[in-house]
Amino acid sequence: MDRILVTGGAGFIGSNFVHHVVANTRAHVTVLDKLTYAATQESLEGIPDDRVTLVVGDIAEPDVVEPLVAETDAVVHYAAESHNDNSLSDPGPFIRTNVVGTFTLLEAARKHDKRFHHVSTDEVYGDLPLREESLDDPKRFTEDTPYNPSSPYSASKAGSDHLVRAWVRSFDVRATISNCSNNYGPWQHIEKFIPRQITEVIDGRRPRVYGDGRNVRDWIHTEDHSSAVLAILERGHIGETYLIGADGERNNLEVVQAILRHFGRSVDDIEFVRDRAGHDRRYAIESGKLRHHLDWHPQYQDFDAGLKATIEWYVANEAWWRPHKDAVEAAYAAKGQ
Ligand code: NAD
Ligand code: TDX
Repeated sequence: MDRILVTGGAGFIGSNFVHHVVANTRAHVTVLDKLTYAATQESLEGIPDDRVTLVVGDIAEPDVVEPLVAETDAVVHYAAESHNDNSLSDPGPFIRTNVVGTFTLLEAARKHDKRFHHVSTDEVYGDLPLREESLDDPKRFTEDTPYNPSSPYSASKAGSDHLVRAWVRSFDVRATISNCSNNYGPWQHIEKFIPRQITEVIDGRRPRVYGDGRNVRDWIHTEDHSSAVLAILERGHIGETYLIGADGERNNLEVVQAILRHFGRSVDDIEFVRDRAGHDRRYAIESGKLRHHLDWHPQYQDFDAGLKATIEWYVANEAWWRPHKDAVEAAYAAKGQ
């Protein structure tokens, strides 16, 4: 593959993937990104001009999408509205970008017979009971888990997954799908859990934890997500779905306590705030298919070390997130969170 089109390549995970492709292949990358509030364009700085081209545009616009898909070898589709809390306040943009945008890309991939990889989330499967509440059945998500999304965000991602499956079956589009667990690492928007709590503690405030804080997320470093997506793009079987995870289950209290400890604060220094509507209890990924079939293995399995490096990154890069902090907190405060 000489040319790869990465949608959402100026976002948190997409930009990491662009760096990964530039470092590990000889492909030229074209990024198609609308540069919404969530874009982190600075993260693409430093890549040689002859390796990456940024096109600012909307994936739901056929006139923008079609010529770009026509001139690429493969599409890797990250662009999305990605924050559950925003989807509860205003679902419209999630339907347009995640559903109509994916449809628009699929139609172009069909017309020009292009390889397509769709990046999705484990949230399409709904949630699992906590381990301590189901000791005899501590199951995890697999590729066979039935879809059961809870929020407008996860429903829109589930819809996009179904479109990809239908375009494979009905139109022979050469597509694969990956469903990954919660990512962490540099350049994640401070509306998200880990960066929000790091920056709250930097500002001398208490971390804001929804509900009882026992909700579990299965954390994976974004660099491991990128290596998995590249493995699927290069070696994945057309029509297959692969779950991506790195055995990183932690409850939200454990994560904020690790952040508080890092800054020398009391682990009890926590503000419990209004719970998220429909808040999924636990996510957990069984990623054996990806590991055994494609010989992929995560490199960042020490969550505590990865979290420490991420905290240090946010301390060192305050100039990037500081301009957005007051507006993010004002929006949360208006919702009692
Ligand atoms: P993000 O919100 O940080 O970035 C999304 C990017 O998409 C931004 O650069 C934004 O400008 C762009 N975008 C949004 N709407 C667009 C449109 N209509 N046209 C073109 N570009 C548009 O998101 P992220 O956390 O980096 O997530 C990237 C992808 O990975 C999403 O598809 C998400 O569902 C998936 N995913 C995320 C996680 C996670 O933990 N964050 C886990 C699993 C899967
Ligand atoms: O301030 C907060 N306090 C809190 O307790 C925030 C922002 C979140 N939370 C909780 C909610 C979740 O249990 O922390 C957990 C993680 O929250 P988010 O960072 O909003 O992530 P989540 O809703 O799990 O979704 C993320 O992972 C799957 C990404 O945002 C999605 O794009 C991805 O698909």
